[in-house]
Amino acid sequence: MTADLFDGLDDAPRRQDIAPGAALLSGFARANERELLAAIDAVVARAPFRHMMTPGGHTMSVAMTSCGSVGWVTDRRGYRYSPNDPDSATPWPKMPAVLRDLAQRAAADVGFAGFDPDACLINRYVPGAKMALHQDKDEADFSAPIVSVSLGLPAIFQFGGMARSDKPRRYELRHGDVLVWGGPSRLVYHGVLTLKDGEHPLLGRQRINLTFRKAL
Ligand code: MD3
Ligand code: FE
Repeated sequence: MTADLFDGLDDAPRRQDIAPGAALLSGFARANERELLAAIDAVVARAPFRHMMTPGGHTMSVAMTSCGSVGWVTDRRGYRYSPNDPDSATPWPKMPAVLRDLAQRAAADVGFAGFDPDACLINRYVPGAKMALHQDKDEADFSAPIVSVSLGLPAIFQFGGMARSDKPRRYELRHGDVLVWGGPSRLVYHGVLTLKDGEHPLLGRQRINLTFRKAL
């Protein structure tokens, strides 16, 4: 790691365009981090994190839950959006307004005014967890962007191309960073490298990622 000009100036939010339709809003979610974390805690109290199984029979290292009118689930039957929490057969918790508002502000900043997410997936990484390169293509309407919010420990995000074999670029995602992916970038392959150990002042030894989607 080399020192850079921004060392010590990490608190200033800034925007980096990383591909057509894709932008990184560094620190965008920091201003109301405590409110966001309280809203996530309330969701998790009703719909706990669980390690889902892929259709191939592998248990995911990332633990997941959802809020909104639908949530993403995977099991031996396959992947899908479901209105119910499969563990409790009850509806997913409502999407807290503070979360929805953050996603809408970020999307509007990048040119996606009117983004109206119906699902918020909540991923929890502990050290050692990772997410392999994949495309997000279970949503009905690819004209809507995906907005992602990173909280807690930093992670290395991989941003590839339209083919799995395209060599990915790497970006570090830190606490409070928000990514917006739309337009030509909506279907690119992406993933998260194995989370390194560390201790975050608010979240301890974990990283939480929110992804807001228009699923139906
Ligand atoms: C680029 N989550 O939940 S978020 C996922 O950090 C997922 O937990 C990662 O990939 C995480 O599906 C990455 C950033 C992200 C999300 C969706 C994208 C980037 C994307 C969709 C298309 C292109
Ligand atoms: Fe994804």
